[in-house]
Amino acid sequence: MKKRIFSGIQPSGALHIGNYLGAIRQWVQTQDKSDSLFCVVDLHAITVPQDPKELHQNIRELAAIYFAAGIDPDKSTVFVQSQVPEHSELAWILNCFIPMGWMQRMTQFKDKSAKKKQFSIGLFDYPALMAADILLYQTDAVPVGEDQKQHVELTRDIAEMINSKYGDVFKIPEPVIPKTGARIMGLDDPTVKMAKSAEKPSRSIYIMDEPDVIKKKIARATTDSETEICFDQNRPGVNNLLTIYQLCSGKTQKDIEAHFQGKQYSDLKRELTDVVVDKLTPIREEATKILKDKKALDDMLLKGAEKARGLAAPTMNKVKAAIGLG
Ligand code: ATP
Ligand code: LTN
Repeated sequence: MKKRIFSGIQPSGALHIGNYLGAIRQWVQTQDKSDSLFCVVDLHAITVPQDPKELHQNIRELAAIYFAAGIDPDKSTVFVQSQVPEHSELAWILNCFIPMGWMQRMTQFKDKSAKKKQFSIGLFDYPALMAADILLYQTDAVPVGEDQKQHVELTRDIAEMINSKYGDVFKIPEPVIPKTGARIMGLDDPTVKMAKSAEKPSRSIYIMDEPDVIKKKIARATTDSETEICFDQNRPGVNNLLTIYQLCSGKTQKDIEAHFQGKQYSDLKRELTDVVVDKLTPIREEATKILKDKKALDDMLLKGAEKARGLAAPTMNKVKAAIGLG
């Protein structure tokens, strides 16, 4: 039997090249050999304040980019989390079993709440909803970035705790952290990661950016005052540009360093612009096409949600029966 894979991205802002290179690109590669579910996790996005119109637009755009980047609805189940009510239902049930102390250890919550004067209970409870996403589908493997590993480990602990009390209710999922899943850093500040929720548009190359915008952003990207073009963690600006170049071109580090030997930063930026534009243009064009046909996109997502609900139902029945509900 094929392995069940589940992953998701929050529609918390426009998608950037880090999300593509670090997540979606890998998903496209796994969908042939696995039984995959890819979710637009909109209920996670509302753990922080969202503008309703923007959120609506971001949900659609994220779904369109999934499809445009090559996620095939005939091979994978693509859906919007809020269209499958079992996610919230299971999250509530899990809430009633998760010890408070386990949640208080979550570093993402500590980081995100430290920067805010006020935050919702939802932000604190984010990992319980993520555990529900994963456990609902008896998931084998969860491809995520390193920063999400702690949440998948918590999910395993929750599943093991419930299984030890009630028998075999949940499959224990494994986190899958891509080895080559380099963290793409901000163009304006290579010491912070490129992020959807970053307010500065100059930080990120967005999937929907037009070529002239990409060109300007890369031209202004922070480098340093050295001259040699090589991969070096201690030179985060150049290292980041080279990493993006490597992931977009598919060339090896050795070949890239040889290629840029004796060249200038302006050459690197020009060639980087070309490979990024080549990579993103077909995705942007296809996503734009998909977004134009509102009904077709809605239908595809509705179909995905129906399929997901069908897969979620047996787990919900099992959980409810195990704990004495229903
Ligand atoms: P937010 O700012 O809302 O936290 P984000 O851009 O950091 O958004 P996530 O929704 O946390 O993105 O992550 C979605 C996926 O994209 C995850 O698998 C994550 O590992 C990957 N990802 C996010 N940012 C980067 C990055 N800068 N480089 C590589 N992968 C990334
Ligand atoms: N927290 C994840 C998004 C997410 C997710 C999931 C990933 C929500 N639910 C379930 C994998 C499996 C993030 O990447 N920020």
